[in-house]
Amino acid sequence: MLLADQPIPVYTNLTDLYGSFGSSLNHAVRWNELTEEFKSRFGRPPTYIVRAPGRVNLIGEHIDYALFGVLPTAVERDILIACAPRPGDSPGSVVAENLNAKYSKQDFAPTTISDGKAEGWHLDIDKKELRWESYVKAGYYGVLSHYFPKSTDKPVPVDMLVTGSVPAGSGLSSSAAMVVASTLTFLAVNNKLEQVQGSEHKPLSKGNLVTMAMENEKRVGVNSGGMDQAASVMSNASSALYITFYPTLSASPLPLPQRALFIITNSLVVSDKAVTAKHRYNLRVVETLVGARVLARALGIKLHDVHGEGHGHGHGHGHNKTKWEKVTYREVLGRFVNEPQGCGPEGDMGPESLIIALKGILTKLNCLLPQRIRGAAARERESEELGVTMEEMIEMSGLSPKVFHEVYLSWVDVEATHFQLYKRAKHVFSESLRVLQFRKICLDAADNLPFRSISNKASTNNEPDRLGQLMNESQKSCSDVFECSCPELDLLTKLCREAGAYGSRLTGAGWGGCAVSLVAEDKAEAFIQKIKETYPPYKDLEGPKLEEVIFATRPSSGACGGFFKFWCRKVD
Ligand code: NG1
Repeated sequence: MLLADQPIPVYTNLTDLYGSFGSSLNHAVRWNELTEEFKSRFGRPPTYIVRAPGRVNLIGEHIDYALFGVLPTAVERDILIACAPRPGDSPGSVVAENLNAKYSKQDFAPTTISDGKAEGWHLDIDKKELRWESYVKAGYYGVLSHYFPKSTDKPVPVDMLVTGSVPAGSGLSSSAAMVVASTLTFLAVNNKLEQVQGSEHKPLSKGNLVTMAMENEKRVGVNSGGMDQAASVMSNASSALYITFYPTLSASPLPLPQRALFIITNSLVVSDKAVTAKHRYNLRVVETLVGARVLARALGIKLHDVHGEGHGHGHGHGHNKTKWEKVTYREVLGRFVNEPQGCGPEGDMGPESLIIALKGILTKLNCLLPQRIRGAAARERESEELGVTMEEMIEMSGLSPKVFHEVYLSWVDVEATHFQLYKRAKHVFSESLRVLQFRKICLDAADNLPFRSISNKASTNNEPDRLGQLMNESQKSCSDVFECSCPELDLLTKLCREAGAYGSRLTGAGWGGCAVSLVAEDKAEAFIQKIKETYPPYKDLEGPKLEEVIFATRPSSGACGGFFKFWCRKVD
């Protein structure tokens, strides 16, 4: 069965969940503490505990929203939410508490609003300031709108208690883990983990949960791709995931190198994605989307704009309004090479053809440079010169200013004087190529069998070196071309390489957060010691404080529910 079609697992013991008795013991204390605390705060045991892990992206940064494949794996660090329906309270109301005292208790209920035609749910979500409960509400929103379409359908009142071990703002996707966990909580307490279709009960699939969590996270104000939610939901405990988004969401396990570890190091620069979205994350989303339209036009590629009456400038009315396609780079690439549908395992042209197509399109990007410097050697130019102004960008898109704003700016807040269409495209296509090369190295080395079961295969062809080199190239591209690194991450990844890593790169959105390094298993300890000595912010850290910021990670299983009554035992 395809990963996306599998049901959300519901475990009745921690050994099944964590894959081994040993790892489950490490986690049992936390699950029990959460349960005991829930009982003492709410006076009864939780009915469910849901879990959603954070993730580390091994390679493939800022390309998911261009619909190119990425290579993350879920990490052991996770969000746990204990929950139970609250008897007798008003429908849909929520009491949300957090074990971390810095996140204050929240008490809220959805209200209904009407736009004259239909009634919808409303929850106050503050997009200006990052608040922990926004992620809880974002998850709730999707469940309300999908499963309680009429305000006459009443969701149950809920008590919930949250605990998390994914550091916030660190590029390990604590936000997606929170939204996935919250979505799952409200589904579970409202008995929606199964859908009734005719006379059949069908379990909710992992793909359904990913789609919902992606929609839900947009409520917090970030127009994210789907990598984090997919990794948090679909990972398994023995491999990374190759996630593709085109033509539809699909994921397949990827065996990882033997005798090499991925080590996470936190730069300790907090990257607050929601608050800085205007000139960072969301700006990159707009730059890549507009670039795709400009490139398509320059390459003579047909856009699927659907013209209504009064077409041309989008002045149509009602259902006759022109619909402008928000084409992505992946779609442009497919049309560029007349991609046949449905031939590869992911329903696309397949990885070999994709590699050739990417190499081809990388030579066609000059049309994204400003007219004034086209033909000149772009490499030596300053960023500003390579960027285009808003006026230039609108002209290159071939749309009227009004339509341009409607299509590309009305749904998102961005701030910039220059838009770097050329540089962003260069990163997107070259990074997508690196993902496919990384994947091929892993697959070839594993001979399509689980890597870890093959003796010594990984070291025979220098795979870790080749993987490391791709990671280093990715870091360089993120730093110089996509401009999503920061001085601390540049320094940290350099120090990681000097400390013996095969390769090191930022992971996640960047501008702070964590780096991920590929390190030989037998060098891990020396590596950690070296980084502690050389990365200035780590100098005074010892013991658990040091383990908080630098740690090896194993792939972990994805989001799940746990039935309280079966597994909960006191662990001494
Ligand atoms: P982080 O900030 O690490 O959660 C973000 C996006 C991803 C992806 C990466 C960059 C969200 C929730 N996640 O990850 O989809 O675009 O940046 O590769 O916005």
